[in-house]
Amino acid sequence: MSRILITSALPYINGIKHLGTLAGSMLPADVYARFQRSRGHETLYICATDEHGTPTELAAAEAGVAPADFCADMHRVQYDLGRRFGLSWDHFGRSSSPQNHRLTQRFAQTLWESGFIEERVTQQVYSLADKRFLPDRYVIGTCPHCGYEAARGDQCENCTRVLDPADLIHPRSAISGSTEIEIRGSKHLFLRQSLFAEKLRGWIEGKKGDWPLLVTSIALKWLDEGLQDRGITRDLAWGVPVNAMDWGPNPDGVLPDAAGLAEKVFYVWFDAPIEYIAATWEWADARAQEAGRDPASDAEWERWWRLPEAADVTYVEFMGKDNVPFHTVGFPCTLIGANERRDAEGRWSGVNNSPWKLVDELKGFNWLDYYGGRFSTSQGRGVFMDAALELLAPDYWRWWLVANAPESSDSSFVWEQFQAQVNADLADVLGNFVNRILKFTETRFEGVVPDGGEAGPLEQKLGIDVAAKLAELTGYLEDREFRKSTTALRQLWVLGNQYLTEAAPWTAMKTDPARAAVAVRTGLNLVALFAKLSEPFIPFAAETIALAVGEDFPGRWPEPGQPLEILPPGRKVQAPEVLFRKIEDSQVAEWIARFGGAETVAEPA
Ligand code: B3M
Ligand code: ZN
Repeated sequence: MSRILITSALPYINGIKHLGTLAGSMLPADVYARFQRSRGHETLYICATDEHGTPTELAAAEAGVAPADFCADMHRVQYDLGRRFGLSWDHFGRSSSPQNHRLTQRFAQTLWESGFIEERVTQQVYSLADKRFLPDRYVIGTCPHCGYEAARGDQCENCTRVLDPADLIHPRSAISGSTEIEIRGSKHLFLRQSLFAEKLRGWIEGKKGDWPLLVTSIALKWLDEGLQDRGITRDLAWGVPVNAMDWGPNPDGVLPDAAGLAEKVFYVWFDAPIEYIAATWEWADARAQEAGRDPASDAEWERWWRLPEAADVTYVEFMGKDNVPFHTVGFPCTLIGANERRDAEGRWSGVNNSPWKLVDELKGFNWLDYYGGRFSTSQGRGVFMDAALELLAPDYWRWWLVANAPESSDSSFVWEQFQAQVNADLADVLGNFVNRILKFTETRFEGVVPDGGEAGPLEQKLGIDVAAKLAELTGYLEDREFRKSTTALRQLWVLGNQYLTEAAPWTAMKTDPARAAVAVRTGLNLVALFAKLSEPFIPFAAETIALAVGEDFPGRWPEPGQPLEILPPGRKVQAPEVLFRKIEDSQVAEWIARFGGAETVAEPA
């Protein structure tokens, strides 16, 4: 048994997430976590809301509430939606937690004392009307590249170029609209990422062939473009305060000039990945509290994150492709740097000496589009998690989103295609199989797993086919090949239907009751098997199916070579209510009218 640590990219707090966010991080992470748990591995799936940065301050201002209140409410909303989708987080934390404040400050302190952080004065936009600096999205102006007049200080929405607020032509404040703006010097902390470039390159090169090509190519492209030192503080009120007062001297004997840093907070992309660790600490504290103990000891969460205790942990990250640079470059710099010291000759020690656990497997996803255009939170285009649950049970969404995961390229959500696929897979194949065999058991075998009869060639062939497909399914899940895993599972369900059609217990009943008993017993055992294998994908239906045949839920993933027959003859079984109702054309028409169809993407993404 090994231990598996799983994180999915932390959803921003600024609004309810659309299906694209679910498909490209939280849902595949959940499928993988459920799979690993059912195989008996000690598994920890950690997620949290990402609560800092200008988008949060702006969203709170728009809602007319303080950022702290906005975040507390929205955290509850996101937690609740995730649970209703069946996301089996072991902990869903908050990047604003006291644990993250402490860890973020501690990382920065260590980085400073190791010589990896520098103070630099940079030119920032200052608003005289608002009496404050305007970082990132607080400045709006004309894009110097394409002339778009409402470009934000961090990025131009029109040409997608990354910007610095000071680049904008005719800048104005996003708060007051005032153009009384000047450029002033402001002191900030910079993480000297450039020092890590060669080490990171070696590390990423070593992941080629193991990590998806998408991931290593994005990471190497960043390194090829030349790794820049990165400002890790901002002139904002909401965030983790820099709090540099107690820091010791850097290797050159210099103390930080804490005075100039007093009103600054860390940049959201500095503290957000640290929250993966801090949320593990939150998890340990919550467990200690449940057990009536004081806050957790450091050892309880460090065993997942610190070497050598975490040497048996495989750490797997899930995220969309836009997050890859921050996880292959930014966060590893923090982790590596926070442990390195110069040796007697002034050389830095190597990557592998880092006592913090680095990511082992990184699964990155392309985009899920809506009719070929981008889902958009700001423009409200596409289907969001709350609306999706108003329409259909979570398993419909889960199945389609995993079966169409944007793995090798972007994929697109189209209502008609969604309808066709879930009707075929869930209603016609799985639902029909479970219903057919259980209804027949009820009417002809008094709702009891029949005894007697002996397996024949049909059952032997079925056993071989099922074992082969099961091995395929297991392998795909181990490799985090989600689309392929749904194909293998669907083929298993199809095998069930084919078997029933060939064994035809309804015909055998008349001439050979023992044969009919074998067929029914075999069919019921397939139902039990399907409940176990379907759980990672469609946990709600899987539970109904397991209970229908009297099995524990969640069950244990079958070992290779394990016999198919597990249900004791004589056990009472019961057909469930309809598992999956088919989606009607009229529903699809209504939903297209409500959410928009092909015509919604006429404008450029
Ligand atoms: N909140 C961005 C995103 O949701 C960001 C991920 C943070 S992971 C540490 O795309
Ligand atoms: Zn532009």
